Amino acid sequence: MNIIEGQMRLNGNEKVAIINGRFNHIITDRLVEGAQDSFKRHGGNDENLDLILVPGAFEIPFALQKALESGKYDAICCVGAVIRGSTPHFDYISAEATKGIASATMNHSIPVSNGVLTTNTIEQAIERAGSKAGNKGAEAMTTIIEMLDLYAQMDK
Ligand code: INI
Repeated sequence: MNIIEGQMRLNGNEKVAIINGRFNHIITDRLVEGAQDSFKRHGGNDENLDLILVPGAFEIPFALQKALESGKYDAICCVGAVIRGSTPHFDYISAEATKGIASATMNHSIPVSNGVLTTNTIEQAIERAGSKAGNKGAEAMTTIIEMLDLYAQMDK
């Protein structure tokens, strides 16, 4: 059986964007740091890494669509933090961000990852932004790194 599986390796030429929703920036700045760190540790060239900032998670799919259409990137990593409050706003924003990222991605053939936190509490968000539960921004970057290598193998 031929197993086709992506490896965690970059050659330094990949042009990658991080799209970050600034809302809850205390959290999302940490996700960006994690994503950038993962990119560099896996062989990425920092000069080929763009950071695109949008107001909040709701705007991520729109910037993603634009970035995909630009054809400038080999892969895109989305990060943000939607934290539940006392109104249903959380449900709308988190659902739109998740659906929007998936549907924008479907029409293009480059790797895109969803590192948007959707948590019930600020504590859960802190845990996932570089403390007890790791860094979901780093994980989201690692995902596109693996998918980039997988796509390269599948194109051969
Ligand atoms: N945006 C977030 O990224 N996280 C949140 O927790 C959040 N809450 O809770 O309101 C949030 N709201 C802003 C939203 O993403 C849009 O920027 C805003 O609705 C304007 O379109």
